[in-house]
Amino acid sequence: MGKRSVLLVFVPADSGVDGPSLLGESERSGILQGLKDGVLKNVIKRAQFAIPPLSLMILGSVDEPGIEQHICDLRFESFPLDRSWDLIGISVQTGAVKPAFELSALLREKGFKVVLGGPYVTIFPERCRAHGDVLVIGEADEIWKDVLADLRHDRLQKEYRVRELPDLSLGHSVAKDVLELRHYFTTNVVQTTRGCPYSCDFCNVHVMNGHKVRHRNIDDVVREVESFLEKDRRIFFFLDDTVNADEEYAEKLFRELIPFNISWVGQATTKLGENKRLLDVFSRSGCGALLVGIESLAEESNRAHHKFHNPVERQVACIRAIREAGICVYGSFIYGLDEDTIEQAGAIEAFLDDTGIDVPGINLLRPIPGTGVFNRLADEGRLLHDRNDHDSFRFSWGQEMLYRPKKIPIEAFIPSYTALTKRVFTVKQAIQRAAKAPTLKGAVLMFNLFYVHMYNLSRKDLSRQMQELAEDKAKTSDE
Ligand code: B12
Repeated sequence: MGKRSVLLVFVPADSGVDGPSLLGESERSGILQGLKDGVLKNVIKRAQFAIPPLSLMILGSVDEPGIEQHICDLRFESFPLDRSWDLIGISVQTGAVKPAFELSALLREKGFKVVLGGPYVTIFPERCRAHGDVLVIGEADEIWKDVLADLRHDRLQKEYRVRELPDLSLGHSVAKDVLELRHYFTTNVVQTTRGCPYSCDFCNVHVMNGHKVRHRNIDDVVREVESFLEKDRRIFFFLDDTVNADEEYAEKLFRELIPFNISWVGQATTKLGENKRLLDVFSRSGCGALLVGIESLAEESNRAHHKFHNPVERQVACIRAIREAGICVYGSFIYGLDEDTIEQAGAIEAFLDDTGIDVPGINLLRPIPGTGVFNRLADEGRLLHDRNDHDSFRFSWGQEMLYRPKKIPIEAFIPSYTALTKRVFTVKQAIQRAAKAPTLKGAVLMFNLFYVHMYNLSRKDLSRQMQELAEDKAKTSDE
């Protein structure tokens, strides 16, 4: 008998980074439309971290005799219906649940067996049960081999539940053979740790991956970087939620990476600015940019959302130190947290001037189902949608409000937010930020210009929402 074939599918969301809102579909015509659909669409796709899904790369690298695995990334390829697959795995992300379930239904109708896994399945297995033949609950690094072995022996079970979070030091290597390299702006995605010691209530990483930071062996990561470089010499993206979560480990690892001469980006806490040694190692190992979560500039807001690290008073000095070390800073804010007042808008603007942040991201709070903040907002009656409706959590670029802020009436909040993004994301500022960026000037320009476009779309969506809110209010007062 031939090999059993398994297809692993990445499903794009119909909003946000992957979705149509990206191109502002409703508005255009003529030449502009052609340009946007062609060139711009490609630029945007690449600009928007068009990186391969590491989850599927990990699963696709699990070696089981008698099984061959392929990845289909529906952002770039159409579904290969011309082959008969013995098993199809779909990664279900909160924010893309609907398209994932729809695809699953279609495939099952055609007689394929579907296994569902990923963040949403891990957090809401009961809601997924009816939508797949097999569920994998939790981090599947180890258990995927059992699934493949069971497939081979025709004894697939309905559910595989990961009881203990995988030990990352066991050293499974990630291969790229199952990827189409040319689709992505880089395929060098590496994760060195998993788990998050913090408990910010708007995030679900600690829910999915636990509080303990689990490390891979430094040797394994170094070997992976070396092998990745053979296939693709482009930039590396370290996907760790906090690449400096364990400073000692990070220092050792990135010191060993210095000789490889790579350039890399990642996510960190601004605390890095206080560790000159680590900063120096990051810079020498090729770190070009770091995304840092600043959230609110009102300390009481961060506290209300259980974010206790990175006290606000240290942020300015830390960000300056990171930039002085030659590393660009992508500063991610959330405007509208619980203790935020309308003054936050001005505070963010002044902070951007003060720190010279290279790429600002000014987000609306998106309550992700399964997080502490989602449950709290639902209990307090502040969600704008039913708590059982998980499809309302769409990926977005500030396209719509999903809740009522605590201290600012929504009718005042939306204009304040849109006025802020209008001031912050201008072509002039994009050029100025790029000129001042410590490195990666082209990328800083591209991101800022992309945000001029995205936040412009977001303002249109939000003004539509303002109108709807006003109509709703008028209707209720008529009744
Ligand atoms: C890299 C990353 C991105 C990248 C690229 C994503 C990509 N194409 O892979 C970029 C920057 C584009 C991105 C964007 C966004 N992201 Co993001 N991102 C991440 C990050 C940091 C790492 C993801 C990753 O590779 N993890 C490592 C892999 C190994 O873990 P995993 O995906 O969970 O997979 C394991 C299991 O879930 C399971 N599994 C997964 N799939 C499958 C499938 C099968 C069949 C099986 C059996 C098992 C299985 O096994 C895997 C191995 O253990 C995570 C945080 C995190 N720690 O995971 C956030 C995270 C996934 N992102 C998140 C969000 C909210 C976003 C944005 C909406 C942010 C925004 N406002 O724009 C956008 C939306 C993107 C979009 N589609 O529009 C949330 C998702 C919430 C959720 N799904 O419940 C996360 C969890 C962070 C958070 N809590 O806020 N993101």
